[in-house]
Amino acid sequence: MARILDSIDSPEQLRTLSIPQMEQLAGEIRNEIIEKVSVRGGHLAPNLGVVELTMALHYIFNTPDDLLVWDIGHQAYVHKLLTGRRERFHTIRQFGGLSGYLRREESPYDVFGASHASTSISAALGLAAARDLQGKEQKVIAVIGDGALTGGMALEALNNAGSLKKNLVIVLNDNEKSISDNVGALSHHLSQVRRVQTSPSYQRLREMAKGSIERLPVVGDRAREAAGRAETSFKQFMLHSKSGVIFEELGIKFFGPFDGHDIPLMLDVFENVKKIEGPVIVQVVTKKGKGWHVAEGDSTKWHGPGAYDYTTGTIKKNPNDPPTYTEVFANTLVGIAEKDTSVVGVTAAMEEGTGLKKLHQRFPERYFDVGIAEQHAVTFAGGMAVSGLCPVVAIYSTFMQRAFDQVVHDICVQDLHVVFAMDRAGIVGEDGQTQHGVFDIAFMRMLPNMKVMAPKDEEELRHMLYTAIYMDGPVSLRYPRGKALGVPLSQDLHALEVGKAELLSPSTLEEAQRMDCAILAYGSTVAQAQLAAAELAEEGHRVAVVNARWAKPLDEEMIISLAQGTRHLVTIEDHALMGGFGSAVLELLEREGMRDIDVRRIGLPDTFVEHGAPTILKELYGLSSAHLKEVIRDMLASQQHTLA
Ligand SMILES: Cc1ncc(C[n+]2csc(CCOP(=O)(O)OP(=O)(O)O)c2C)c(N)n1
Repeated sequence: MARILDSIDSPEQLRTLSIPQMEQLAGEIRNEIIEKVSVRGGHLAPNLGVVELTMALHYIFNTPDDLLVWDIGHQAYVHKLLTGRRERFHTIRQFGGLSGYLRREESPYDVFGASHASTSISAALGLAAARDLQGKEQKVIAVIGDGALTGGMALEALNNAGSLKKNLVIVLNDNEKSISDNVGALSHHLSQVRRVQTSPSYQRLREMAKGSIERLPVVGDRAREAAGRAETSFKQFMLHSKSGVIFEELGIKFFGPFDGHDIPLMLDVFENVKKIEGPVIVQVVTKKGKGWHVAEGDSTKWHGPGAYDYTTGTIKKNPNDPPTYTEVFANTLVGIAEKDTSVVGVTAAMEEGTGLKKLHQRFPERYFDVGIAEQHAVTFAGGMAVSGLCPVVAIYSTFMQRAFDQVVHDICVQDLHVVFAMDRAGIVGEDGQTQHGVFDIAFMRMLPNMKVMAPKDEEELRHMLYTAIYMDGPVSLRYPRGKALGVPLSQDLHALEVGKAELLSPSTLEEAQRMDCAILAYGSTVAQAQLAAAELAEEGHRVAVVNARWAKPLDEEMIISLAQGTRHLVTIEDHALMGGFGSAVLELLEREGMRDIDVRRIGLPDTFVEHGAPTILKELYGLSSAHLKEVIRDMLASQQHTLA
């Protein structure tokens, strides 16, 4: 049978469908997503949960003239399928293919780019304010999850929306989940609102819901019909309790909860809601992973799986793979916390991703998930540091960006001992532009009191974590996404000397000074540097290799000695060139008046790195050992040229 999906190239075509056709389409969309995402992995459960919701929004609102703003955008695959990107959908998250999030340049339907949480209400409110100033007729709709609603920005935006009184529809996609279980008092509040539906005082509820429907300016036939249905379906209806729902107190009308998988109901709700003046929140209850039992059963595991077999529902994993950096970090942290009760862990809704779940399970009282609230996480850690605890804030490099002022103002100015364990540092791959962690060396390095380090492998990561926990002041430690190198792990931990690099080859500094050049490699690039040096040796080039370990304080003594001896330095880092480790080396040489040293820096250019497999991206941006060799050959050739 021909698929309806194959005839949908825009929401206009969707709007011609009947309810049974839309129901069939919902099933086809789910199958398409389950199958296509299985190839490279991606955000599965969030998308399966919003199929009917997305269809209803595009059906009722006149997109793209009406402006639909998604929060994070990890749940926008259905939106992509319905807005002219169906044929390219199989390329999602691949180099040159569709983005896994929202991008304005990808489609006029992607009104506002996203991937970091909690931005949708702010952006939508801005669009609504501009619309009114420009005298346009448009609906503006923000779709935000209950997880993203825990972010400070979302709350700041609600505060503003409640007073600006612009016409704005906020759809709260409430599936009770962030990546893991949602946390916090607001989440508790929402679950109270939901729970009333199933309370014993059903008669009271029925009355309230009836009143709630009547409150809507237009009651659709489908809603009225459904209102007369049996008790169970009636429970799916809107419950509106003016007092007690926090948003009403902020001046934002609140409707819900509604069953987000009931297409006729969704259509009626949005048809009604779009006529309401002022800001409105509609609580739509959905099930993450809906329609595929494996994903419904464990939506955390299926939030963003890697490649999987969709016929069996198993995630592909090679049992012989080395552990990930995250796993090594988490195990080491728990080991240290076993012996030291002052160590506590803080995460902003990323207990799975950062590995803090291990600490959560072992020491629940010393584990804090603060919600998607990186700014708060940092200052909260600051408070604990003042009281003598040692907080380890486990956070992705990209999300650390959110909390920059907190790091400056609350931590560094007061020289507080907080450890920032920054996972997913460097190129992260398929998640692309907004998720690469390529700015942290720069924004951490420039801050007074901050120390900045990165390990060459997972064994060094363990000692660096230990070092960070037992030193003073703020420390940032970055390590990459994914599989570690598989090196043996020692039993004991020891502190590394602060600001001391490791000369990997040759064995003494005197010998190293007599080499043709020295590579100063930072963090995960050390392995490429060693490979390049070994291969260049076969061509007769003598290249020293240094594992820099610290971007701040730099091992000034070693760098100056090598510069004086070899007069040729190459720096390499998985980070933006501007302000990174190589810049620190240049600054040192400039300060020392060593302007005649030939320095070549390898790192990322002044552009946002695209999405794609890390190997492709590293090749493209020159982070491969092949490119490193080319740079060194060129440098040494130009030296001979000068000498001749
Ligand atoms: C600032 C920020 N911190 C962390 C994340 C990582 N993250 C991606 S999706 C997600 C959960 C979002 O939950 P919710 O908004 O409820 O959407 P759902 O996945 O449940 O549909 C988190 C924490 C992020 N995208 N942005």
